[in-house]
Amino acid sequence: MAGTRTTCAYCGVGCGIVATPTGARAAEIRGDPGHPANHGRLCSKGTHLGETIGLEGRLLHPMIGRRRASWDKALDLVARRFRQTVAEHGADSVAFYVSGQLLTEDYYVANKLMKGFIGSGNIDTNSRLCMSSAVAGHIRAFGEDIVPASYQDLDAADLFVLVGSNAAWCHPVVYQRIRARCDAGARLVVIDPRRTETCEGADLHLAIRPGSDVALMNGLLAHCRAAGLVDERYLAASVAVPDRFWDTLEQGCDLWSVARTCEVEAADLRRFYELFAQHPRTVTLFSQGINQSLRGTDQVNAILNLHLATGRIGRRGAAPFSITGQPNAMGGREVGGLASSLAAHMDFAPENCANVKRFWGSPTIARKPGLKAVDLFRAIDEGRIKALWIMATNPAVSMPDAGAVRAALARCPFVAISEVMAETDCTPFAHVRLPATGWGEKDGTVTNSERRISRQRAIFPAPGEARHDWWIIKEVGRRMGWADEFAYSRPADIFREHARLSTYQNDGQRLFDLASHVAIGNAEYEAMSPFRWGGDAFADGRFPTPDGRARLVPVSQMPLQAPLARWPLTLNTGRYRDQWHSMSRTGLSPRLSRHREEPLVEVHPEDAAAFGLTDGGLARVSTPQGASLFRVALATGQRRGEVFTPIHWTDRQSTGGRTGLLPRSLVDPHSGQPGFKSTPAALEPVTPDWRGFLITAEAMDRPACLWATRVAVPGGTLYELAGNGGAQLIDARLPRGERIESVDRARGSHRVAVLRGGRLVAVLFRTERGELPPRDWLIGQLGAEGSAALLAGAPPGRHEDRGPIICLCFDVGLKMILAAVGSQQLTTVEAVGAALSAGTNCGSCRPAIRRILDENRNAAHG
Ligand SMILES: Nc1nc2c(c(=O)[nH]1)N[C@H]1C(S)=C(S)[C@@H](COP(=O)(O)OP(=O)(O)OC[C@H]3O[C@@H](n4cnc5c(=O)[nH]c(N)nc54)[C@H](O)[C@@H]3O)O[C@H]1N2
Ligand SMILES: Nc1nc2c(c(=O)[nH]1)N[C@H]1C(S)=C(S)[C@@H](COP(=O)(O)OP(=O)(O)OC[C@H]3O[C@@H](n4cnc5c(=O)[nH]c(N)nc54)[C@H](O)[C@@H]3O)O[C@H]1N2
Ligand code: SF4
Ligand SMILES: [Mo]
Repeated sequence: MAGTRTTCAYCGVGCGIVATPTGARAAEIRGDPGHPANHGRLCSKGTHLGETIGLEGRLLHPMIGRRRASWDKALDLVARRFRQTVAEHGADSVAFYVSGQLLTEDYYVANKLMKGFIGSGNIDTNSRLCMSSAVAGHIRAFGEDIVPASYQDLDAADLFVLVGSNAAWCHPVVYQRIRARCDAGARLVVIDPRRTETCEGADLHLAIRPGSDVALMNGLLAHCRAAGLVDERYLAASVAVPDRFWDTLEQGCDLWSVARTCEVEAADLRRFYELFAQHPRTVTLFSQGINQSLRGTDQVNAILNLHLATGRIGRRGAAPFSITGQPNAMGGREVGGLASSLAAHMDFAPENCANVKRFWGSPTIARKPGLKAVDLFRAIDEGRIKALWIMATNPAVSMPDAGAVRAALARCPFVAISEVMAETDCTPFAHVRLPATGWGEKDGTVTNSERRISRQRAIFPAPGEARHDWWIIKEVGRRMGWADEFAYSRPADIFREHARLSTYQNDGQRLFDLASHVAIGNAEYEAMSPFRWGGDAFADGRFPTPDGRARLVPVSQMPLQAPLARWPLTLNTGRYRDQWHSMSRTGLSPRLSRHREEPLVEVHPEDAAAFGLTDGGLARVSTPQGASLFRVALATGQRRGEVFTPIHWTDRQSTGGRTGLLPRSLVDPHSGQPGFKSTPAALEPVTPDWRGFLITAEAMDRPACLWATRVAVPGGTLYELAGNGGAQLIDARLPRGERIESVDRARGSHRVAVLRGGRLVAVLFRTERGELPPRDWLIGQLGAEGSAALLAGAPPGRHEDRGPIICLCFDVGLKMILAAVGSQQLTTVEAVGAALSAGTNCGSCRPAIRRILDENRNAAHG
């Protein structure tokens, strides 16, 4: 196949892509049929990557403050400030905060510079917020951070248990692989307090009380013991069982107690136990519903205990499977980018420190773990850390209690940021900004959930003065005085060194070992095919612990607290299908923006009634840390007492929807991972004087009013608006041109269209008591010849309203699907696909179509 083989920019599924440039900054994106992670499939985000590779919003030159600077000046400044700070206050007075969105080569150089040359453990990563409980759980059970599963296990499993994972949205290609196996008879159980699209068509959904996962898993394990399902031979050969493990386990683990703790029906729980008993080939996939908890590590070990005790590990089709979030979350763990590990899966044991120091030929070495993310920002706030370098992450949005993180950043004497975008929520705090190359320009490797290393390759030259992250870091290392140790000329140089370190003094005690790649030549590196390290780990029943045995770790359910009167609700936070984190890339795509145009607070209808909220209205979510506005969406899939908000919206996108301000910065005691999924919260309605929207073909500052959320639309930007007074200010900021206006005093409505050369550049519709038209038709008029007829908001004559778009690939709306379902009596997702093509390309919308069919069927019967 012509084109460049590379890997998707987004999630840890790690799909292979074939990208063919079709212009200076345009490319055709297709799934790579030869890549074992996806066999040619891509989800909606991967499919629409091509819409996000323009240069809009990019940082293209180094900046010192608000001034453009040369690379020499910017790099010298960073090197000098770090060197001076270390000289005056010691190595622990500086820190790097990095990201699972760096390539392995970037990550390796950053870790080496901090731990081996600056000599501090203070490099932590956003993986702390993401995978660190899984890492800690793996190390406790297996002795090393090893994910004991592969995607081939998905093709062989008979039962899938998805715990705290919305895979239909967050790991869609893995989810489709699971569904394909279910079509062949496998069973699917989903454990999530919310009814997500992942639950559509599942055999069982257990909407457990948040935070009760340990009770559930321990209950199942106790049941397995009573039912004779514990694999005594496997335990005898391969697992160390602590004294009294079973005695402590069995307290309060009878079916009824567990059902009560988890707040699920005993009959559903029994069904789960039966499914588990009947299907030894079980894969349990878990993600942030497990990791992002104040007991995340214990929750991970509860799952690992279950698999170890029943011998469902190390065999094809049977494994616990921690699926990774970011494209290179796993690569970061391999290089040792977490403050809690040294390098190459080694901890800070004195012999490891000595070995790594010798290997690097470094003047010093970190001898103890550095500060974990939450503590790191606290240390900045307290003035203990005085120079910080942030790379490829946006802590002003994504850290818990992000308002406090902003205050800390504002106080930090020196902040350098390596970024691809010019303006992020961190920009105001940066003393120096270093322009990095982004996806499509970068070159190196990433490791996916199943330990498969794949190449990311460039399809475009670096734009402007952007440079690769590894180059930026090694230039600073060089300027700090270590020219020879940071003399890399290409990613292959770094990869070879990384592979060599993995084998250094490694007599098989560390499974992470890239021995096959220590001598890889530059040409081979260029041509490298995806490969998995560690193979079928644990197939021989041996584990990387001193005695070769895995460990059962006694864990118990923490008591669950009743809500407080002042904070009667629990806030759960997470992701939307078509947005990626702080939207710096996905926010550029008009298609991806259609799935959810605004940040919603999803509320159970009875809670909404109790708090006086209306569907489609606005509400303020507050917590002890902060408050933000959201659009209300009634959701029967939400448990009572709990609300859900998305993590994606930032100051760039919106005045509201600022989820990052809300969670508290409490963390799991073992991993230091924040408990993002449950924050005590309160909710109140907010009724603005007016509502409206603005569609503009020209860039303009986000309107300053109570509610202004921005999304990309074809040919421009759409802002949804609401406010109390102040509308004149927005009006005055509209692009210049010929104005056509209409006013309806009875309804308090005002409509403006701005034309230039007879063509539409902007419309602003606003009303106090009236209706607002659908936005689609007006968006389609941007750039077209316009007249006063625009102010009707709809075309003359009958306008086909497709309804909200369900299938992005073929532009199929809800109303089209309902019409076809009604007239052609369609009952399956396949039939809808045959009739309308919906769901037949990337397939990300198939769970949504399944839900529409179910709801339609229920409506017909109800
Ligand atoms: N579309 C999209 N995909 C992504 C990303 C993205 O931004 N957008 N980000 C990527 C990254 S970095 C990550 S880490 C992954 C995250 O992938 P996921 O972990 O699947 O996503 P989340 O939405 O964070 O949360 C998963 C689910 O945990 C549930 N949950 C909350 N509390 C509990 C609990 O106490 N117990 C249980 N069992 N479940 C609970 C939530 O209701 C939620 O549905 O997604 C990756 N993929
Ligand atoms: N409330 C709540 N908060 C959460 C979570 C949650 O579920 N709930 N989830 C947490 C999780 S799991 C994660 S992973 C984090 C994610 O949170 P962040 O890491 O803050 O998310 P991103 O928006 O992806 O930030 C990446 C930044 O790096 C830039 N960038 C992209 N590619 C490159 C590159 O190659 N080089 C450089 N130098 N820069 C680049 C992008 O422009 C962007 O600004 O959020 C965490 N925060
Ligand atoms: S599942 Fe989607 S976002 Fe994740 S790697 Fe594959 S195409 Fe990219
Ligand atoms: Mo993540």
